[in-house]
Amino acid sequence: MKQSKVFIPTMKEVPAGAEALSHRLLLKAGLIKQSTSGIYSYLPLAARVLNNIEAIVREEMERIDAVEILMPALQQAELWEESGRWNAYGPELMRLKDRNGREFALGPTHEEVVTSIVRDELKSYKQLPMTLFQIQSKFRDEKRPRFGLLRGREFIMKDAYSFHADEASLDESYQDMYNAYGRIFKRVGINARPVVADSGAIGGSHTHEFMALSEIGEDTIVYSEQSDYAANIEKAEVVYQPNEKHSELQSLTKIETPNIHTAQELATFLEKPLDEITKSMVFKVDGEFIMVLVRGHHELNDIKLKAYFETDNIELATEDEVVNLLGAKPGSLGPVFDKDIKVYADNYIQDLNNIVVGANEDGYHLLNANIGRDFDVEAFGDFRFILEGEPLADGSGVARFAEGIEVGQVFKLGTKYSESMNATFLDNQGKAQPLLMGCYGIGVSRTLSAIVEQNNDENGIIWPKSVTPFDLHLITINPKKDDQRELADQLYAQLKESFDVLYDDRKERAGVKFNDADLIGLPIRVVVGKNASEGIVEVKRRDTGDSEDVHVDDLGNYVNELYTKL
Ligand code: 9G3
Repeated sequence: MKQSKVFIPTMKEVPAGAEALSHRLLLKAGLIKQSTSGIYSYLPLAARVLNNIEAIVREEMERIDAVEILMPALQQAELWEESGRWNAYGPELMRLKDRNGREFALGPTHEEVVTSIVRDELKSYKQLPMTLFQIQSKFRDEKRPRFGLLRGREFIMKDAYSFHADEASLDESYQDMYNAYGRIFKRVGINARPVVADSGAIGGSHTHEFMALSEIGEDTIVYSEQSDYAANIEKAEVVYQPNEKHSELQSLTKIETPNIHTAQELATFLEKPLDEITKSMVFKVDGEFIMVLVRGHHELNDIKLKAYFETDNIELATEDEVVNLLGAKPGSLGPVFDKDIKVYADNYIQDLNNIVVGANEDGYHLLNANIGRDFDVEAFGDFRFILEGEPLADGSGVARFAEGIEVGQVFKLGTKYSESMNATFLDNQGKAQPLLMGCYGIGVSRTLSAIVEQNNDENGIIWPKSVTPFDLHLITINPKKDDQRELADQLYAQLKESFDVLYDDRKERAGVKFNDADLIGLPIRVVVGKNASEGIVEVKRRDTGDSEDVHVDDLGNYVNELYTKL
């Protein structure tokens, strides 16, 4: 296509607040345009890349016998009431009413819809297993949309759902999908790593996330250098290795701690190491208040709390709730009280004697609180994030950290939806059984961002040829010169027979064109300049920057060969 006809609004300066590199590059290279917070238009170049990514996804889905469908984005509330998720989700679920006052959601995912289709239409074990997929826009009203396409409120997802008569069949489809995802991310040019993850509110038992390694990572990956252990930090288990307690028990003492609110402030004030301080937090678990203790240098992991209590309904108590309950604000809370509030403590609290805790009185703490003597612990457990360097659960070595962006996820769902929504099949004895399910997602628009996040240099994007919006960038340095324009026109006609060519025919300064070309990042650039009259053009690779002068008679072969090598 002629660049004068394509809409590529490149920018000199990106708006402040675009933190992620991919966000800045996508804006700068004119691929996306923000419509409103967390909502974007995909301009011509981005639309072409999305099409390329989607084509690769479709090929890999076909290879594993997954079949494409397209479900409605508007989903009636009744379906979500059946699964129990209409009330389980809060404002993240975008709700609306039709003219008759019937309630709907803009689909954030499609477990309910697909289960309702299959429940009505699939009858016999003979139709199983079956995997359906779609590529569609999803809607989630994120609290903090950011990083451009990485955390938007409307985004494109490839979601797939598989249905099975038995576990072995589910395991097989899960593995097929896992392998397909590995191939997809490799093909689109992303370095992604599968990691064990927490299955969370969605239920089910087993899940992997595919993480594109990236510095801005929304997620932290915990991995081993000695084994293939890799887990999301939300999930990575902390091994408890007890340490001897040395000091004699001392008597409980209340002290004034004016204007001390954090564990670090308290440690400094008391001249004690941070790991000898404890943090006490109050949570509301399914409506009931509990207190959780972790040590000062540890960070509480609410995902592990949710897994421990087997509920998604856990929230940190508000300041008002805490004041009502214990008579003090967060910052002065502790487990020494005469109240019917159960106390849970991270395993590593067991290593401490003479613990420093809040006194449940603003501005006061207690020294020398001891478990069993001054307060009871209902249960100890793994309630915190692992630290880098701590031993890994597989025994292979110590935890290493890397940052990543989640681009895909595979789940074994089991019968969560088929049971609540009554989706059964008749087994070979003619008996009705709940369907076993798996669900699988790829963030397609996120993948676009992740590709850019991993493929760039200081001058712009470097597209992998598998997804590039065009293969070649043909540029005339000065289209006002007849010899240059005529040769370029002729090469355009010739090259577009075998390649997708973006022909920069614009009457802009050479500097502007080269800057734009670097920014847009097509794999090969063909420049028609001052040697046009001798039939010589320059061919340059975007990735290495290597360039060579080539005679037009050899250009077809040269470019073909170079392109295959990329
Ligand atoms: C909601 C809202 C947000 C959500 C969900 C539901 C995440 C929700 C999990 C999934 C799991 C899988 C199919 C493809 C693979 C992933 N955020 N999840 O269920 F109502 Cl508001 O979407 N879905």
